[in-house]
Amino acid sequence: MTNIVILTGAGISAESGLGTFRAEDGLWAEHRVEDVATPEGFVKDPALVHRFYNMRRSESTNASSNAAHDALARLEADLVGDVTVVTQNVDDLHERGGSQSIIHMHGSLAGSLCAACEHRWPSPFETAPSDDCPSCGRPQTRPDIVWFGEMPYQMDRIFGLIQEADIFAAIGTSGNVYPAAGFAHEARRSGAHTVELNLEPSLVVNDFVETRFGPATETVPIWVNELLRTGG
Ligand code: BV8
Repeated sequence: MTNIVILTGAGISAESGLGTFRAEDGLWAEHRVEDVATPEGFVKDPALVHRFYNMRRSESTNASSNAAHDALARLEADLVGDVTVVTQNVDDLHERGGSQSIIHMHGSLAGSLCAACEHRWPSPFETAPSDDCPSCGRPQTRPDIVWFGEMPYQMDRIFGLIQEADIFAAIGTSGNVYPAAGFAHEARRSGAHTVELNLEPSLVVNDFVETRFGPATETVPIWVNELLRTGG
């Protein structure tokens, strides 16, 4: 019985055509983080923030899962043990790849949240500042996304899983953003085998005992096949 926790970032969705954040042509190259991914930015210009996430939702809807997402779903289905994907991504490509046990620690484009009463509901394809909350009726709709300075979701559950993990993997994440960037250190301290799968070394590559470099659609299926062959 092998417990595996897999942290994913924008890099696992890159080959599905979704932009990463910190590449030259990435999302942060076109939009200042402060303007579109902070509570202050939302208060200042909610229409801009809604437009930013409407664009992300449209791109995500038009994208497909890739061989990396699909391989993780196969691992969860076929491995004797528990496989949990903790994703920083707000797209639904892990769901579309077939994974079931997924934690969206930074929220999801699929959800809307009321900034006034904290009611949550499935997000329409397009949202606007004038959208009324279905519960309290106030026009305080925001994307159910965790912005900088906000607490990521399900942190207690994530730390519990990390403490029990036999293997902790990080796929396609640069190690820029905390607390996610600190997970590998925590996993290693708890005795897990840590492996980084990325195009290039992340900022926290030294927290991993194993590294596999290359595009996720190549490295992840190979890694998964080995795990299924050896039982993890
Ligand atoms: C919080 C949602 C506390 C929106 C995002 C400790 C130290 C320093 C700073 C902090 C700290 N603790 C908190 C902070 C502040 C801050 C932070 O970390 N700042 C950084 C920038 C210094 N953290 C926070 O604010 C977090 N909140 O800690 O709250 C708190 C306590 C009490 C009470 C209240 C609060 C919240 C962070 C969440 C922010 N939201 N996104 C959206 O998606 O629009 S973050 C955003 O960047 C993404 O969600 C993603 O999670 C994150 C990291 O990006 P990556 O996924 O890694 O993507 P990136 O482009 O950087 O890298 C891509 C990687 O893929 C690269 O390595 C590349 O090589 C690789 N790649 C590319 N192509 C491929 C590939 N790999 C494989 N195959 C390929 N084909």
